[in-house]
Amino acid sequence: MADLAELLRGAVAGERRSLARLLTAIENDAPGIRELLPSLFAAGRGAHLVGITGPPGSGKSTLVSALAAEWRRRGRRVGIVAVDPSSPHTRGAIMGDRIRMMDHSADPDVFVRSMASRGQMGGLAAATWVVAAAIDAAGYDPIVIETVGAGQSEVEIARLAETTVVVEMPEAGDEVQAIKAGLLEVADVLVVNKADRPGADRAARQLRAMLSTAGGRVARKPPPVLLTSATGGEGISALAEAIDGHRSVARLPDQARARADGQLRRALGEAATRRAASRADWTATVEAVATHEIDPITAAERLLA
Ligand SMILES: Nc1nc2c(ncn2[C@@H]2O[C@H](COP(=O)(O)OP(=O)(O)O)[C@@H](O)[C@H]2O)c(=O)[nH]1
Ligand SMILES: [Mg+2]
Repeated sequence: MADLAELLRGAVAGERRSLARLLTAIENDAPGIRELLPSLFAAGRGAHLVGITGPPGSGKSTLVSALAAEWRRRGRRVGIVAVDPSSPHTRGAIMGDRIRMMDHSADPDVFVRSMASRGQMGGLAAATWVVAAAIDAAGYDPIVIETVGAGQSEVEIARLAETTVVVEMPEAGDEVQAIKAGLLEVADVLVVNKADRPGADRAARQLRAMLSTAGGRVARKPPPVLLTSATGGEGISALAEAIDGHRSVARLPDQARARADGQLRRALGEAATRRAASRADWTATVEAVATHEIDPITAAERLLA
């Protein structure tokens, strides 16, 4: 393994191979990577972090590819991270993404990375953020993170993005409705993709109705609902506008603070757990909790004392 600081220098200088190797080191939590974090974040250029989530098959990868083409036309260098935590072994979804991203494989100004493994860095969400930081240091902006909007960590990734795009499609079944309710809360921009199919307008109306009822609970302006056809190219330019336009909103102090608060709480939990689990009395404490000698909350306080 090459010197990590050397890889970072190479990545910042625009060497894709250095960036790719640095990302592998991050995913593997390679020795020395934690020590590199301050200089990695210091090398950041402030790229717009865009989360794209939604049910499988809604067209997220196709949409990301179409958006990348749109941003390239606008002279942007685009970073893409495709997260597939559900299938570390069967990489079907990721292979599909790779094929769709082939459109950009000859373009040095589009950088695509797939993450299939659960990163060590304190979980997938943490690893994803460090990966995004490295791609930012390499000068890509925006950086799009695609996740399947089903599990906790995916929603968490979406929550920590500056701008979160939730992708739906027409004719979604009941189980998708449940996912939808949770996802609506994190959406800054909503997309009904596959607008070339029947029922798209109806789906958009339904979403707008759901958003206006949710509005009572969440004191904020409801996000826009846009119609796109990722395969046909309709609505892509308007979507890029909406995402770009949200950047300044996402950087209002309150919003930035709310994201930082979430990131810090999570990092704190990971750091405390790591520290406690490395203590000599960890195993004995686990045993004591297992046999009900001590409650877990008191045990945790003692481990941190
Ligand atoms: N008709 C139609 N099909 C689409 C559209 N966007 C994506 N698809 C298709 O939907 C399927 C799933 O797309 P994919 O991007 O892999 O979805 P993901 O799982 O959300 O990433 C593929 O067969 C795409 O070609 C669209 O706008 N219209
Ligand atoms: Mg996909």
